[in-house]
Amino acid sequence: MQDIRDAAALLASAGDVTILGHVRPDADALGSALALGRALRQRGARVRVSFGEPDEAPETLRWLDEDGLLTHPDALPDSEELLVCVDTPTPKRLGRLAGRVELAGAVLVIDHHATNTRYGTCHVVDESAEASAVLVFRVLEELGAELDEPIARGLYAGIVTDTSGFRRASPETHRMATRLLEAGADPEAIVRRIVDERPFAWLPMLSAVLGEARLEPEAAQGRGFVYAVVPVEAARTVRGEEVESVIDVVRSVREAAVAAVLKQDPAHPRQWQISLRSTGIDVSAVAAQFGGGGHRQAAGCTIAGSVAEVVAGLREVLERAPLL
Ligand SMILES: [Mn+2]
Repeated sequence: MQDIRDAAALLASAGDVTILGHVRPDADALGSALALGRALRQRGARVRVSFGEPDEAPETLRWLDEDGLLTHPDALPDSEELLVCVDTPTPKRLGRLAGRVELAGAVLVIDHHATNTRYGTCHVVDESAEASAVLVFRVLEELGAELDEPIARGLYAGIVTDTSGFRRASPETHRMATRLLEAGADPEAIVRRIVDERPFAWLPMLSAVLGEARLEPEAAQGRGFVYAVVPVEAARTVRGEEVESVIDVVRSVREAAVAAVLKQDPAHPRQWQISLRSTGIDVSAVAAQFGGGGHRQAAGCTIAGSVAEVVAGLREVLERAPLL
């Protein structure tokens, strides 16, 4: 609780705040950042929200920016008196904005990743929170901020996605969601626009990628490993959102406790962004072996090599990774 009070005190006295999410921000990073940003702006602070890459927010998340707070990295001030980093376990995950942590007067870190390195000057870091939005909710409550529909929309977007549709939400988080609905969040619209709705091009992309998926039942300490590869040619036909959605299909395979999607980096074809999901092995430990991180059941990292080399590397680390 003390960390929530410290964070609220820091935010209450701030006149100018930059809020950053991680690179390739998801609904939790952007929803949390924009909800916090709106609340601070309503208190009279100058607020901007940014992230290191890509240049524009995912199309499915732009409607969360009710106040036009999203700011391109090139338009940020030289340094900040207060920098808030949301849903970002390490400065490295800020991408090109990582250097701002050193330059800022104070750095508030609000995050729920197990791999958070506590790189700020004030921390609301709680691995047991299902989403960073849960922590932002508590900070806003401490601040006495009024929940309105745009704030509730952003927080609900973060919670509903990070809990996979409330499958991993505590009773307390369900109670929080009740308050968000009462404040005007529209769950049907939020889930449709962020999770369910896809362009038609999604279907042929999925078909090509899933048709080449591989199952290795003996891998991952006999618990099973399934993976799919998204080469740049397949990714080029769709938005980033559709590429990110592949893991949600692959992870549903019953014969595998661990699922991975290898996404080829368009700028560096021998580099692969790896999404990992698991029901039986701590994949944050697996990702950490490759310089990445995340949660025990959902993590990511970048690995260089051919597909065969990357898969062999993952398979080897999975053989000795801690079980859940
Ligand atoms: Mn999150």
